[in-house]
Amino acid sequence: STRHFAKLAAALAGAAVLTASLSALARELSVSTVLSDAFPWGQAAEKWAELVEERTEGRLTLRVYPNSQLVAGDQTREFSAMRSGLIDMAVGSTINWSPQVPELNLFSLPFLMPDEAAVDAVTGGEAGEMIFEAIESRGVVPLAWGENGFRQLSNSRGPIGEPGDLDGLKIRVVGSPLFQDTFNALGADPTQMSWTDAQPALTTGAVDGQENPLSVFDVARIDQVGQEYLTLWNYMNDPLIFAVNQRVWDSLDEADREILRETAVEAGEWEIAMTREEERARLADIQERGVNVTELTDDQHQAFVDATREVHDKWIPRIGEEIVEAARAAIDGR
Ligand code: X2X
Repeated sequence: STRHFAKLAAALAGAAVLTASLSALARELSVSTVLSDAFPWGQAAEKWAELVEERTEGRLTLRVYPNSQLVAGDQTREFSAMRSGLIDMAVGSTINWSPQVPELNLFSLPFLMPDEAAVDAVTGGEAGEMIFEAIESRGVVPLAWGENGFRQLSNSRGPIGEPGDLDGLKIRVVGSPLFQDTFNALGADPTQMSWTDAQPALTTGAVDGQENPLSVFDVARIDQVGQEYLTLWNYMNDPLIFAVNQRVWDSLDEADREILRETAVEAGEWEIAMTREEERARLADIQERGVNVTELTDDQHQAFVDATREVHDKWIPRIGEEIVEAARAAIDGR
């Protein structure tokens, strides 16, 4: 009957409204990472997702997509994809975003950061704010810092204790031009490739070496693809940044923005502490697996600093004198 039909239609319409409002309540946002939750980096993103789910009582769900899968493995396109809205959010490396945000090359200046306290002084101070402004001016909202770690050099050929030892070695570097300059300055033969391509290249011996933090070397078992020599040279620290696409950010109400920010800060602090705490045990494990570890004397360290000075001369104008000065002041005052 007509009355029956009207009732049914009303019920269906009600159900549709309910479904629509429920899905509006439970909003899913994508989070891109390069490394999975086998690594501290991926765990940082999972921690963020956990805290957000909890504190928004399920209103926001962060779904983490590791292995640069949202950019088909090309980690240097992550920032552009987040800016355009193809990706909602990311926990990303300053290295991978530096092609679009030149200021981020600050962290890759060889031997700028002597220790962890220096990193904290930079990220937590005026230089860090300037870096966040540079990101924001390019359409992405940065929320908090994490850490991939100090990057160390490994290779399959022999111990490296001075720049001359790198002569002619084929080194896989990330897809950021500054790294090409650093390894050219050291007399090596750098070749840019994504992390996805790096592992097969190491396995086949297409490259002789690579550089990554101890956590990456350890978890990815880089020694098992013939990288038996490791030099601890702390030549740069690779921070991570938690960030959100600008339009996604604008679409959230004040309370959810606050939750996203505070949980990013918490997840970042948690991940930085864990990464640093684990370094010593990771190094012991790596040595136990038979890797030959070289630590530099002060003179050896200085030889690397001198050999890479030209990289500073070339890149400081691109980063911005003001940011570099603010970073130096923070480091000196730490
Ligand atoms: O590609 C790398 O070496 C990695 C995983 O460390 C980064 O994404 C910067």
